[in-house]
Amino acid sequence: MELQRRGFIQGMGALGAASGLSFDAVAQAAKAATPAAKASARPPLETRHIKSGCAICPNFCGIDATVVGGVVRTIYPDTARAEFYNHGICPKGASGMYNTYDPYRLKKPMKRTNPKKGPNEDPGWVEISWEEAFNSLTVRLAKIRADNPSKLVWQHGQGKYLIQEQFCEAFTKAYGTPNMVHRTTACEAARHVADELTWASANILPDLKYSKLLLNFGANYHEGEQASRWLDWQTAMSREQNDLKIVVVEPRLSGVAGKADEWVPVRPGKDVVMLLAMAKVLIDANTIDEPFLVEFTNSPQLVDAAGIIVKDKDGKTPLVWDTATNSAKPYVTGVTPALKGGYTVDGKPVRTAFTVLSDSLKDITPEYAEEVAGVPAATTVRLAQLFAKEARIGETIEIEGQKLRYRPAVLYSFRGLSAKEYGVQGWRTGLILNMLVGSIDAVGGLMLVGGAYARPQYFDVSKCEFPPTRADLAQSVFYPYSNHHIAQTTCLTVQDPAAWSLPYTPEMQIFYGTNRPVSIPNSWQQFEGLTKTYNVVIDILMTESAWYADMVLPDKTYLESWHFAPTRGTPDTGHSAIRQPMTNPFNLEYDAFTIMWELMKRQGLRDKFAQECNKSWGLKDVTFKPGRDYTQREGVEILWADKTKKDFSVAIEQGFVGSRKTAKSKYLSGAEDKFKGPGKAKIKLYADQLIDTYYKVEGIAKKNNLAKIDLPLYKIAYSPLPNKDHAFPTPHREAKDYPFYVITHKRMYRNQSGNTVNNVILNQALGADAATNYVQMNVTAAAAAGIKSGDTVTIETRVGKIKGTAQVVQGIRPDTIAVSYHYGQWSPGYSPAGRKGTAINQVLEYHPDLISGHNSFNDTKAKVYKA
Ligand SMILES: Nc1nc2c(c(=O)[nH]1)N[C@H]1C(S)=C(S)[C@@H](COP(=O)(O)OP(=O)(O)OC[C@H]3O[C@@H](n4cnc5c(=O)[nH]c(N)nc54)[C@H](O)[C@@H]3O)O[C@H]1N2
Ligand SMILES: Nc1nc2c(c(=O)[nH]1)N[C@H]1C(S)=C(S)[C@@H](COP(=O)(O)OP(=O)(O)OC[C@H]3O[C@@H](n4cnc5c(=O)[nH]c(N)nc54)[C@H](O)[C@@H]3O)O[C@H]1N2
Ligand code: SF4
Ligand SMILES: [Mo]
Repeated sequence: MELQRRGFIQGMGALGAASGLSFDAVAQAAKAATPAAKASARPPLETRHIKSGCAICPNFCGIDATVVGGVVRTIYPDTARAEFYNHGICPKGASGMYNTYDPYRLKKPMKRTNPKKGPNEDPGWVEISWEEAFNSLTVRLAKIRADNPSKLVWQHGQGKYLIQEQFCEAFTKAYGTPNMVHRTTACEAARHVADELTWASANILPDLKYSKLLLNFGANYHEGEQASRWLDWQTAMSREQNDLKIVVVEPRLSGVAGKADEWVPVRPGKDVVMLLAMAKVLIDANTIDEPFLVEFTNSPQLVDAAGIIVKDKDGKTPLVWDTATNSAKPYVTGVTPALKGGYTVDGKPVRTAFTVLSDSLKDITPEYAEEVAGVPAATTVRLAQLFAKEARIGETIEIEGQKLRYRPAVLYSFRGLSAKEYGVQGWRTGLILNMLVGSIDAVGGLMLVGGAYARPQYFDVSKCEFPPTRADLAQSVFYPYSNHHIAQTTCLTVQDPAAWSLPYTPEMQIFYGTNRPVSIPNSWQQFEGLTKTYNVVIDILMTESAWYADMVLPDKTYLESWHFAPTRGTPDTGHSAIRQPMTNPFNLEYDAFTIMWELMKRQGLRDKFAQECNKSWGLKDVTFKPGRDYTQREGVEILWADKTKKDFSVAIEQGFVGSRKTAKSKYLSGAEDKFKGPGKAKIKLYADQLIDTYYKVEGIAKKNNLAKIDLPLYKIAYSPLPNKDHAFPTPHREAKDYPFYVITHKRMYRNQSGNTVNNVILNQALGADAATNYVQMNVTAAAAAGIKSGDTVTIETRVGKIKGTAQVVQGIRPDTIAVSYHYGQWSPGYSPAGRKGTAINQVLEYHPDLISGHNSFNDTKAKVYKA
């Protein structure tokens, strides 16, 4: 085996990553890695079956790999995991070994010798030893730390899911920088923040086992999504067993829409208005769950003319209108709050929050929604009525002896409603619909799988930090509820720190498992940020970010290393899992954990790092001890022991341990426990903390003359209730001469912007459809522009122009074009086959959500013409 492995490495060349190897080289490499057929005299190669986890995308599926003579030959789903999460795996996971056996992998540390950075600048890579890499980084890190540790920024994306964020947090804490930046604002941060503003926790899933109706506003679980390997199976099962109906509302006939009972092609970004019109239909017909709204939410709380919730004498406790005594009181036992109405308190007019909502919907008729969102008024009315009917308002069901609220209708979304300039408001609208029928945490409804009220501070006014301490401006006055870091802002603040009153200039950035500028709208503006700092990239490929690096460090893949793995739960189950190494074709020595460990140790921070690891992981029984080193495996053993209390042999043999929820823990420990009844009814139908925060932002901005804060825009964003303004993001208002809405989406064949680019199975073996992406246009729009499938077209936006190949289809609105993510990458370090297609982020406009900092991906407008 050793011999074969050496032959494999020679086939690659140490600098294969940047050497432009062809498909032939891949075939040769595969041959070299194949057990020699003629060596029949040798004993048969050892075959092992290894249970592990896929880490190509954030679905974290359980896998069962067959390894013959040290070479991974097949990857199948782990059948034991089906009960707890995935029944199948996707083509990326099944061909995952091709990401590992990739001649273009980074194999040795490299340093840049050409200080100029740009897509057309040859970095002048020089291979260096790990010793030289660690030494030079140690000197640089020590110097920055002595000056101001905040000048180091750590950025991760997929990396968070590899070694896990807790280690990254411990690294930055031990070093002393506040700047650890994850990618969530490129991903689904706005949906999380909407959840957090509403019930002070995040994460939801539909209770599909019992649902009768799924209204899906852009959760793309046959192509993307983060719980897709459960959603795809469970939706199919529930259709068969439970008569589940699926209606997909989105501008494009996605994989999910194609399999649904009904597809409603809404105009991009205008869903908010359609949803508000549905809310109006429900409220006008009084098909709402009044007891739920009164007992669980802040709907009955009294709101004054300025939009502020009226408080008791203590200045804190909200008042409701008690119908028993006809007076304003806190909601305590004995008080019967009115859901609706206008009253007078201390001589001033007030209305319940619910009435503020219903009054605000006066003009949001289904006909108005038709005009704005392009969905027939009759469809909006019918869907609202269907939602109310299937929700079975008032019914209960008994499960395991518990009598439970039964609301088997659920409105769900992933990035479809949230990857937008008004993303928080977009998903807040969806939440309000679910609240109106009482679907929250009910049987068949929207499950708060992330718990309820775990972080009460999300209900508070934001601290609106000024001046900002973090280079990404998270939690600062600029983005007050950016609770999940801001992926894209560091690349902007480094270009002009004073503009944001950032009191220092970042000097060094470490990018771990993220190809940041490629994943963000207006990519070239992001790349500019990379020219301002000393950059270290820890990756498996020579990505575009690596092309702008000063030093590149190769990492092991998920098939080569130990990890305590994040997992996806379902409404019914949870589990803990590991990933374990099964091959190491390039004999790589280090992975991200051991790189961190070495850097900490050489700076004399090892024990501090160990202590911070114990804190970030919340380790209690089994901990990292000072005064010694840990291998990656030893680190995983500690986490496994502390979190599962099981022997490590269980991890190695089974890869995971699972748990199942009881009806009580599933339905009675969330909203029922935290929000039901007097003193507790706090789910925020009316997000009053936003209005209070707006006034705080206004005060700080005026006092400090902050040019970066455009107050009228903040006022629109910080409305306590979603409204029609949230259907008009900046490009819709301003780019009048650009007729097409541009949307983007995931595709099954690729993950994000890096590690699947070179996978020959996905890229080449699957054929033309998977090999590139297209500019999808509707037949009528294409005919009007004289465009046919296969034509090269130009997409022109206010940011720039880019070319693509037209694909003329019926499954998209005539006023919309769709271009998938993942393609059109340009790094010379990828295989030529990996570089086809259109990188739409290069021309998308940049308008982050002012609440959460989330990027807008589906708001840009464009002209499209034959190139
Ligand atoms: N237009 C458009 N843009 C989008 C999206 C979209 O749908 N449309 N989606 C958005 C979403 S949801 C997200 S989450 C972001 C993602 O944005 P990022 O988190 O920035 O994701 P990638 O850029 O793909 O970064 C993943 C990197 O990890 C590297 N990697 C993979 N495996 C390993 C490993 O084992 N070790 C190391 N060290 N590195 C590894 C890959 O090579 C790649 O460079 O993109 C966003 N951008
Ligand atoms: N194959 C693959 N799977 C992945 C990933 C990957 O890179 N590749 N990435 C993973 C990650 S990190 C994430 S966050 C998830 C994302 O998972 P999803 O959010 O489920 O997928 P996306 O394709 O990003 O976007 C969702 C859908 O929104 C639709 N959409 C666009 N604009 C609008 C609109 O205005 N209204 C409505 N209603 N819909 C709209 C798009 O057509 C798309 O189908 O996918 C995960 N799974
Ligand atoms: S869905 Fe994601 S985690 Fe699951 S097999 Fe596919 S790439 Fe791997
Ligand atoms: Mo994401």
